Amino acid sequence: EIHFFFPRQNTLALIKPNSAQEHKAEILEEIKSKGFAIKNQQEKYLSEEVAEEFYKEHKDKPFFSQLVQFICSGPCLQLVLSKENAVEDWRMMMGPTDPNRAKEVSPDSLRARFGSDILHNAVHGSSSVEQSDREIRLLFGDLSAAVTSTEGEEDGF
Ligand code: RTP
Ligand code: MG
Repeated sequence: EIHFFFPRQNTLALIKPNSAQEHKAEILEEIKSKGFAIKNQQEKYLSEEVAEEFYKEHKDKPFFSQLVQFICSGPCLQLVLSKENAVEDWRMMMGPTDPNRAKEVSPDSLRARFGSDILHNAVHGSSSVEQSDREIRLLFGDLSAAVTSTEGEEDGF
């Protein structure tokens, strides 16, 4: 018998503005039922300055200004999620970037269910542990303070 061990990780999740906000309670329940601990959460508008920094890897893309405008258009629920393999597992729960593709390949995913198009795609998840640390620092100010809560964790050590 072979066991695979994954390190416990944090990842930064966003419930993006508008339609996804109506399904917050359901999404939070689903997050917990999949074994994520919610280490921190805050509901806030992102300033344009923070949004531009958050998405800086896309600053030369044609959709950048629309992306910043959308993410700033209403309050965002910002979550620090923690579990084994959290970065990849949360991205699996989200599904592919484009909700239309998500509906084909991953109909149970959050983007398939709650996204409407590639811009309005309901949720965000960090792409790596390094990105997660950067995004948590940007949105919560202090990385270690943001990730030390143990709410919902039974196997913390
Ligand atoms: P996210 O960063 O929001 O979790 O999404 P992602 O990793 O799946 O996608 P990424 O390539 O990082 O793109 C960031 C956001 O930009 C918008 N986008 N629009 N019009 C387009 O072709 C296009 N491509 C990406 C999406 O809203 C995506 O979430
Ligand atoms: Mg991304």
